Amino acid sequence: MQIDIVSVFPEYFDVTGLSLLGKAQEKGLVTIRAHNLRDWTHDVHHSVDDTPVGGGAGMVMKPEVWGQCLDDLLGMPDGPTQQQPPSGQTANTADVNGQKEAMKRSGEKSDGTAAEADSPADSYKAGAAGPVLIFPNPSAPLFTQADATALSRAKRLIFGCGRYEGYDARIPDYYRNQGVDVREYSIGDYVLNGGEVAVSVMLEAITRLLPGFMGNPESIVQESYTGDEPLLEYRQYTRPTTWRGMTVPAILTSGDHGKVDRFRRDEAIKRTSRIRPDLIARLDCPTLDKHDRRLL
Ligand code: 6GU
Repeated sequence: MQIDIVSVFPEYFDVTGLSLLGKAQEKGLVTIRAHNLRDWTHDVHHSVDDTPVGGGAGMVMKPEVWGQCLDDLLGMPDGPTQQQPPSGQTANTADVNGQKEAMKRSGEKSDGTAAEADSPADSYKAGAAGPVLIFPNPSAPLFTQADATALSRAKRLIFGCGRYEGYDARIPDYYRNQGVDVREYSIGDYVLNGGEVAVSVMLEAITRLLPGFMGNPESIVQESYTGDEPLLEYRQYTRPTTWRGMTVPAILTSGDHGKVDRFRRDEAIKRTSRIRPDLIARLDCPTLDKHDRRLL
């Protein structure tokens, strides 16, 4: 997988060379390149933002600079560099394209002006294999584990980090109209100063799902939010079984695996019901049996 990140603070992503993600890059599972948006400016001040049309506080990122940058990275035919997309960008998108829901959720139509763009270049027709362009945006749909799973199957991701009060809304609209798979995501209901931290979160959630990333692939299978039952995980204990007068639940030391499994599932359901009732509400009903339901 190739990942390009565009930011006015590309140094934020120096840390991607550390830890498991650094190892994954050494192993050749993923290549991460962070670009400075200001490299695509032409004015002496290297300005990337301007005041909002219609007034209001703060600054909005200008479309021209982003346009030049993204045309370059995407190798768009009518972009300034006239590059063709690298051949490695074309495979596998069965599942990425299966994520049409996320696109629909985030694919708000603008006032119609942007919809009049020229017909898309062949390689960027809607649904065609190709890079996925992702913009962090606190006003977008929530990024979920299902999104991370789908995006982990893409060959190429391009993240565009907004700063200030955001980016000109025509930027994602333009590339969508060109047939590019464009997503906008929020990572939670709180406000960050810019997209860099949000991109770091999405990057980690996506790349750890790459085949070969984890030393022990089993650790991905039994996790909160994974699979068709997004339950919170049961609480874990290790030795000693008594610590500062606190003893681990006796069932866990019974050696009865059936009982242990049942106990853990009960724990998971009770905890989810109490802490995240919204997840229970989204659970596929048939996966909860009578016993499970008594715990809710
Ligand atoms: Cl994606 N961006 C910013 N600036 N703030 C956020 C966010 C994104 N998600 C939650 N808060």
